[in-house]
Amino acid sequence: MKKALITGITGQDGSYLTELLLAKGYEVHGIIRRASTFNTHRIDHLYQDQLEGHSQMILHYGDMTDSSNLNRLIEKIQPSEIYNLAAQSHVQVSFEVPEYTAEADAIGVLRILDAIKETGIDARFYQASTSELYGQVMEVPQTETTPFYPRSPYAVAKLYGFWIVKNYRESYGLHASNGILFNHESPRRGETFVTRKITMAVARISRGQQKCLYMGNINARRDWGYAPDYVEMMWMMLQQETPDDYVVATNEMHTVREFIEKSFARVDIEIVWEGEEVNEVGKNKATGDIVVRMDERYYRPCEVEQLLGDPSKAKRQLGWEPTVKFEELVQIMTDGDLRLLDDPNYEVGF
Ligand code: NDP
Ligand code: GDR
Repeated sequence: MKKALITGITGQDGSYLTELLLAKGYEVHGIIRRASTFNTHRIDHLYQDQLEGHSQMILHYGDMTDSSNLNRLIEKIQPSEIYNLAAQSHVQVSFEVPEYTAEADAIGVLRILDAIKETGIDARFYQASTSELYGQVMEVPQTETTPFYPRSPYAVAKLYGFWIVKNYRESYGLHASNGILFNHESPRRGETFVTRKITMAVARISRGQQKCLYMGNINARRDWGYAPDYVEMMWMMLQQETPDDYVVATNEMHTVREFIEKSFARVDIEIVWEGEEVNEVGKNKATGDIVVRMDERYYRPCEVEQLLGDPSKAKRQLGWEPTVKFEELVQIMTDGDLRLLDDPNYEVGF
């Protein structure tokens, strides 16, 4: 039986990847952080399966900032594949906790690579790199050869992660790969990321439980894909003989504004925009109510205005293609949040 270790198993991607690997017959080990409240809601259904004897998921306490813990776990588990998904993953928050973000997202990667090297275990390594590396884009669309220009402490930390993976691959022959993943979303997306923030607000507004959605830069453009498609590519990257780096994206770019409009359209609300910049508002065309307002708190000190990825290499070398694009993604997420409000027993995305 193959053994995988996933850091960040409680996150959006960690939960989908765990499902994928369990379905493939892996024994899956995951690192979780101790918290004062439960933080395993995305994988609780898998834990339940285990109690009933159906699955092989084993959780361990740990943290990306604790080398001795990571060394001990890797030595004890002896995984054949390690997926490093753990990170302080919120770009705006990284401006407020830059040092911690560097500890977890940059040095954390080094800690794991070094543990693999020092223990000498035969483990393949996946690093959750990001389109945020491109930041102020130098070329459209972005490919594996587009130069990086990170625009946040998060992206700068991830830049270190990217290069230390490449360096350990070239220096010590480690089977280590970077997935340069563009934004990917799902009904399990964290509630402070823009897509989920929008779909939750739209669901609540349509049910009369919220009046207004407060937004930052709605003119930002992103290449949004579907998280279950993207975790499949993480696995594919570790099945190839030679490690490599890949862009994973849909090659479609849309504004945050379009995401808002499409999500409201799903509940039959047409938005009309009035005013400019921070004074702009979105009104419900039928009632005249203001349902979207700008709020300075959500603007970033430095913004990534646009990202568009070209996943040709992933298709050419590994046969990967996205199955869900923008329109369907907005539908899946909006419907997921409507269902969550209407059915208290509904478990997101299961
Ligand atoms: P989430 O924010 O949903 O999950 C992050 C995970 O990392 C959680 O399990 C979290 O634990 C864990 N974590 C955070 N800090 C630490 C730490 N110090 N030690 C141990 N675990 C920690 O992220 P996603 O699932 O969306 O993303 C997965 C990875 O992919 C991240 O590295 C992210 O930066 C990267 N990425 C994501 C993209 C996306 O669009 N989703 C695109 C490109 C890259 P807890 O639950 O306790 O908070
Ligand atoms: P991003 O995702 O920064 O691309 O990082 P996020 O959804 O946070 O922002 C996308 C864009 O929307 C704009 N925006 C807002 N964002 C949030 N969160 N809240 C708002 O109210 C709001 N209003 C406008 C942002 O300014 C931005 O331009 C995500 C994370 O998952 C990273 O970990 C990952 O590496 C990248 O995607 C690829």
